[in-house]
Amino acid sequence: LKQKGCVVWITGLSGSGKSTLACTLGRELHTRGKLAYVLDGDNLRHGLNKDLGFAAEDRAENIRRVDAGLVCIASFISPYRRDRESCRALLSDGSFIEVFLNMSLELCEARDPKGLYKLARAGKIKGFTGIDDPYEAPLNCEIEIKEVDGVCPSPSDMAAQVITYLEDKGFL
Ligand code: GGZ
Repeated sequence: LKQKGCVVWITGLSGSGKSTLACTLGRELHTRGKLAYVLDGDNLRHGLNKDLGFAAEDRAENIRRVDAGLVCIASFISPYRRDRESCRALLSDGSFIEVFLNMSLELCEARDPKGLYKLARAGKIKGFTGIDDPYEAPLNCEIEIKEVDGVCPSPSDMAAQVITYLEDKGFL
């Protein structure tokens, strides 16, 4: 039976664990012999989209250029609801799976893996999501992953939640 294609769209603040989840999920799917391809904002911005900045138009263009593969894991802050909805609209019903990493700004900022929040607080990066640029939380995402008592679930726990959903919906 041919695999049904889908897009797993991971959205959340910088430092919420999007890239780690994308990578863990990609590996898990490969282990199961499923085709998966990871598109990640941080990687794409060094290549294909290196001409783009973080102004609203540039962020919109960044998301527009991301095309849907067979099973595509997309990991972008994608802070604007409108841009995520236009990607959803490109796909057939049920095959756009929005995964919201609902980690608090406090937690993401405490992690600050690249020191970007610190720079943003110091005014050295302008328009940083969560600091001086908005993050519009999804209103009806397919999967929401939350911190528990201020702690982020492990990457494998997060990936397991997504895998279970994909199995239930017949994508695996
Ligand atoms: C947000 C920024 C910014 C600003 C640079 N705002 O967490 P990271 O560091 O490693 O990955 C983030 C990446 C954002 O790329 P995306 O393609 O995911 O963004 S969007 O969907 O909004 O187009 C972050 C870093 O680049 N970064 N400046 N101003 N994040």
